[in-house]
Amino acid sequence: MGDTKQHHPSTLVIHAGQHADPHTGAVSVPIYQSSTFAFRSADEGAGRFLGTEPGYIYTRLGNPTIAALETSVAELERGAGALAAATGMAAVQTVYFALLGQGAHVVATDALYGPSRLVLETEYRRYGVTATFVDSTDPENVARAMRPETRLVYVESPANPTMAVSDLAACATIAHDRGALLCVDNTFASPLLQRPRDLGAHVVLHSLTKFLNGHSDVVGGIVVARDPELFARLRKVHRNMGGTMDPHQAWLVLRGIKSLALRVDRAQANARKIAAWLEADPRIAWVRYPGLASHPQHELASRQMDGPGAVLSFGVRGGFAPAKTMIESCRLATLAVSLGGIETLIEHPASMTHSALPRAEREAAGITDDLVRLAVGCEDERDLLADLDQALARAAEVAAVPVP
Ligand code: LCS
Repeated sequence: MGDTKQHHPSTLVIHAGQHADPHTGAVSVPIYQSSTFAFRSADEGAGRFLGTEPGYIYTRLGNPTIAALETSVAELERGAGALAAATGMAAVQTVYFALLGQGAHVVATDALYGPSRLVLETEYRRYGVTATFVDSTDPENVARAMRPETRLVYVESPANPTMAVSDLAACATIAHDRGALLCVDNTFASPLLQRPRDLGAHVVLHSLTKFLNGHSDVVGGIVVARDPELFARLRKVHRNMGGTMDPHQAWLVLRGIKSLALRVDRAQANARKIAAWLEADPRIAWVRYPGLASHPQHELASRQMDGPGAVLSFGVRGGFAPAKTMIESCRLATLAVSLGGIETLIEHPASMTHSALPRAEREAAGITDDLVRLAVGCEDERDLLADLDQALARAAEVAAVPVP
């Protein structure tokens, strides 16, 4: 409450966008479950449409509960404004649709969340938009792919599910120097661990379904723009294309955000322990976690992020068959897609979240058949380690190669 802009992120998550209700004093922002808002007079209605009168008109265009969520995330990401969307993909869609047009070119991370890549390769191609997918962990690859018609550099870091980390400041410079915009999908880090706007990003987006909501009970997305003009452009497209959020959904996410710092701290502490434990286990072929010294961008992640997060990927020795046995044998970690929830989830991207990508593209992006993704939650670390241990014991029984 009050002016929260000076506060630290773990205070902001509790107070940004939150204000006592002006009518009742309710401390929790009420759910304004109304599609439309009455005008006291025709002149007032006309004024609201013109923007000369404050107040709401119609929930697709704006709603007090949704506005509270948008203020919260805009402050967390230090942007000029935020737009809440029905899903993370609706947020991605708002960015692509607002910033791309006939003949435009995009340079994007190769290991993007499957549908974020797929819509560029299929739907946008139909409208004359082209995209080049590169390993953005090397900024040189981004620079080389830039063309005069490149309008957007689109980077996911850490990337889903390879945990590859890209240098956001370097990408911002490349985009800026060539007259393009940088959009960062910050879903895996959350605004608590990484603030791309401070590194030069023009747009930041999240699947709110993940860490920000944090309870695996809502889908949602949000787009944050650094500058007011860019925000106005995104807002116009977002409102007219119709992918806006529902007030009840917004309220649930606002409630989830209040515990973001507590959840991320705990899940990240668990993930650090699990990553180190897996790396020392002979049943595991490899582990990718930005917090491990063995991660190819460990130094960059340590500089760019305030912590390595709570998602990791690993390969089970012996390939897909033992990996499948392993994920099916977990009793505490739930076999489900998604991440960033309070409960630990485990999945197999090649056959699940990234299965729509052709095998060659998947493998070129590092999404190999043996890759298992673990989205670590807030359970007691001892229970999680015991669960993984017994599941790996099952996997070892079917491993093609003998366990040393
Ligand atoms: N961006 C990233 C990095 C994501 O991981 C996802 C969803 C999205 C955008 C899209 O958000 P949504 O529309 O689902 O809210 N990632 C998923 C995943 O890894 N498993 O299930 C969904």
